[in-house]
Amino acid sequence: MATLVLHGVFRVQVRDLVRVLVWFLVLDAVSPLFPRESGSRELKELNGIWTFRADRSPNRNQGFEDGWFRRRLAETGPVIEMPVPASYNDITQDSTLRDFIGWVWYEREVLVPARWVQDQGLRLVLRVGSAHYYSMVWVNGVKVMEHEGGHLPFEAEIGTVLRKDPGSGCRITIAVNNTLTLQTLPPGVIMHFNDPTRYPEGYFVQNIYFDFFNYAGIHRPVLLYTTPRVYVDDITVVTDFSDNTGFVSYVVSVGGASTSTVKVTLMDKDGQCVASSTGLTGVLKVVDVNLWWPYLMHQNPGYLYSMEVRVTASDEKSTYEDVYTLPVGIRTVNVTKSRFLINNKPFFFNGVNKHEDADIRGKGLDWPLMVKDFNLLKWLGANSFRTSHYPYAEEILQMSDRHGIVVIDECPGVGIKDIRSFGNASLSHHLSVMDELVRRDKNHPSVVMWSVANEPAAEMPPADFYFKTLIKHTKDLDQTRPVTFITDSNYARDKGAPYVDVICVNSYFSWYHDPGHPEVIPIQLNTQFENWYGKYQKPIIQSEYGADAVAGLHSDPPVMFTEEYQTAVLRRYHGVFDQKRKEYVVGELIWNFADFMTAQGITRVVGNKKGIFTRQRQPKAAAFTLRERYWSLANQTGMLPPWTRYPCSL
Ligand code: BDP
Repeated sequence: MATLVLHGVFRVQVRDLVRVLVWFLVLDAVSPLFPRESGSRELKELNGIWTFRADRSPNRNQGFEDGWFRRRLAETGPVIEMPVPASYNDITQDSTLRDFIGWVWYEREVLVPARWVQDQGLRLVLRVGSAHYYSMVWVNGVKVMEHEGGHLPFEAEIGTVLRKDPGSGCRITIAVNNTLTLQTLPPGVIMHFNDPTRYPEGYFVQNIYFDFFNYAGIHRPVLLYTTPRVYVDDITVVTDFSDNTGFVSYVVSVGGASTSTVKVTLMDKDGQCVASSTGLTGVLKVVDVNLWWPYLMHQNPGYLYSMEVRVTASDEKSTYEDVYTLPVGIRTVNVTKSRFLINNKPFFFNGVNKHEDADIRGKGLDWPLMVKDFNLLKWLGANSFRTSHYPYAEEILQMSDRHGIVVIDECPGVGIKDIRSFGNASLSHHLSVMDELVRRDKNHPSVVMWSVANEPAAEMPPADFYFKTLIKHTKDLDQTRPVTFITDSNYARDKGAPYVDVICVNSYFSWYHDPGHPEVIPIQLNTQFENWYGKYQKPIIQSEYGADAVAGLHSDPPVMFTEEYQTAVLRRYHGVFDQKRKEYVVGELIWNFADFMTAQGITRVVGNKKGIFTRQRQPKAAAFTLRERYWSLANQTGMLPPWTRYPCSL
């Protein structure tokens, strides 16, 4: 059996690897594979206009009491049109819908090709890319699935329901509830106010402990796809290399048959076969490998092979064949005491924090915005981002894979501030969310680290057991990537930090502390780094830093909320980063890439304004400062050919 030369803390042997990979596969019956067309699979998108109604009954339960899923939604009351994917909050002029809490109902009648229904050899799967927060789905009045949590996909086989009564069409009803509790991720609390001298009857609000608008609705594409009855259920790849030979270890799980034949072929960018294998597990050997490199670290970043998996099986009735093609990037990730290594070379996160956020569509997947953001990232010379504070759309990770943009993949563990959010119910939900996240994103070369939370109350006593368990669980799920969470706690009292591989720390010197005094930054930032490194000897990423700036506000000397002040804060931070990069600092992620919407409050002027771009993606002065810095850092690596260097390539 071959030994994979994985270095540092993530050393595994192929024998162990297969054990790890098999673990990935036993977690759930729902296929985590992103739906793709192939010779054996067809796909029908259900995006566009859906029928919609918010349940405004006092207990928000009328929809269930009156069985709105049993008939066409329009038959049980008034409906409006609602686009999918999109948050519903900003679509109408109704402020009560913007701030609505409770169940909303979506419906769509779909024409399913007759062939799909008639062909008993096909599975017909309904998939929701994500919906916020709790979802129930019916097809022709029959409940087909429930899912807890936003930001992650869920699916169900619905062929059985449709075939029971082929004449009745396909009416899909999805009820979505955005209510958060202390046990959801993120947590939240409903507050009821009963004083009739101050509030109307039945008045309540939802309090949240995170700094972004709690957009809700069906946020990502809904689609139907087919597979043969015997199908590729999941694929897991782990990659490595030695000199110029690459290794792709794979495990395939097959649904619908206990015995099958599996053929795996790896193709390069030109479609040439470079390696092949048979069987459910194996190692593909790639000579003269093209490694997957980050943007600006190599002249040919984001190299992807295509791995075609072909499964065949027969029963007494027929022979089934399914084909699924997975993009594969060959690269390694390792962490030493002071460095983050990609392909054994030091990698520095010259990056940003983002949000899925836009006017009108809220958190709905938006293709133009996605491509615009990648263009802006490349314009900036940024090589990475963190999916603050929840998993982003798979389409975004696919784009990251193709462009060599490195990703820290964060789960929705944001706002864990209340001690009641550290109990068993919360932990067990958090573990399942990590299961779903790792299963969804494990094969993306761009994803180099998992973040299990953002700024939890990590100094509270239960945080020790909570993070020890959560991080161990994540490492058991994936032994090939480091695990972290983002902290703003005191280095000496943080109870989760002992368990992370990389220290990720947020600080807002001269903003929330010593407002108006950027001159304190060098000394305070230096102290921050020395304290953390002194205690843990682990590489450190400055995972957030920044200042609000209202675009168009100027002053000299700089004062808070002006573009000049934001720039001044950045420059002070950069001076310290430059020193500490020589030692153990391995990354800097600006807060934030773009302005974004938040709950209304006295510290927010129509949202959080710490973006270096406005919400409409216009650069503030700080964007130019950061651009100059990132390009000059990229040039210093000396790995780029002259024609890609700033400013020649711009
Ligand atoms: C950090 C949070 C982030 C906030 C940011 C801020 O991680 O979500 O938006 O501060 O206050 O604490 O701007």
